[in-house]
Amino acid sequence: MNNFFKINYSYLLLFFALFQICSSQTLTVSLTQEIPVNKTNESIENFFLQDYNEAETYKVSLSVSSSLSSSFSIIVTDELARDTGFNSWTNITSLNFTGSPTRIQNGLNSLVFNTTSYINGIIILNVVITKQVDNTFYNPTNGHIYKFIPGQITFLNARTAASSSLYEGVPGYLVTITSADEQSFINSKTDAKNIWTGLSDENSEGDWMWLDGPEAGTVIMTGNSTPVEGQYNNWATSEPNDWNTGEDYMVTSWQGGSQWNDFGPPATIGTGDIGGYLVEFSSERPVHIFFASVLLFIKDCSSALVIVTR
Ligand SMILES: [Ca+2]
Ligand SMILES: [Ca+2]
Repeated sequence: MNNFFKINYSYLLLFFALFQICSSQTLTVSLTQEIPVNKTNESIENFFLQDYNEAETYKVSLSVSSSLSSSFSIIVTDELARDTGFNSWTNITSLNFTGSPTRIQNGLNSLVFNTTSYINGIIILNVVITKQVDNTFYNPTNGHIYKFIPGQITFLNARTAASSSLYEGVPGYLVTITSADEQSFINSKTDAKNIWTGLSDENSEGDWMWLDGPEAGTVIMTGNSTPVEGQYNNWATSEPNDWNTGEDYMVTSWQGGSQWNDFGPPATIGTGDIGGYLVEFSSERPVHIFFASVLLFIKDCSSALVIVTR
């Protein structure tokens, strides 16, 4: 723990870091606020959005990364819209919503926090603002952007299109679903069924491997039956079954459910049953454009919360 935190040991510290990526837009909060610990609905005010285009729609992602039982609410929601899959404005730990800069600023300034009595802990409130692009979704858990493209398409065409997609200059790839969290996020974004992903056993029957993206070459199942230890698998009952003359490509949301099936060639072309494909964007640098982290640092004897900007 560095000296900065030691000096302020009797406080909850809300530490604000600001990053600007490829733009002049900024998001700031006020220098200092004091809020008691173990309180409900304590406000965090004076968020200020500067140099955003009022004619554009932006997406805000708020998420609390902590094992502590802290949550927040947005009170002023005029002309703001929650993203698909986010069902409440209150007592939540993550939220994506869209609106104009002015409406977003009003919403952020109505943010209230439920603090915790937990001592010697850290809470991070991540604030991410991106331009709103239709059918794109920001996943606050891993910082990746997803784009769903509906329609009937072959696997090969979907893979080619995904690999040539760009978001803010970052190349895309057919989605890799590597955790239950990521699967849950994807499932909440679309009602479409049978969505192409980047998992295939075209190179070696029964050995399922992510084709593209950061996990390219990673085998997650062998012999159509044995999950590789530590790798996420989410097959529907009796799948993969390499049906008929063979199925070498995985679809998620099989028949509108939440799980996977091996599908498509060589047994069928499959397009008539396909609901679309999902592109994922990630990089070492965040693919979003403006973000800030608010770090809530808790020590015992706490009596106040301080926001520090720099
Ligand atoms: Ca992924
Ligand atoms: Ca199958």
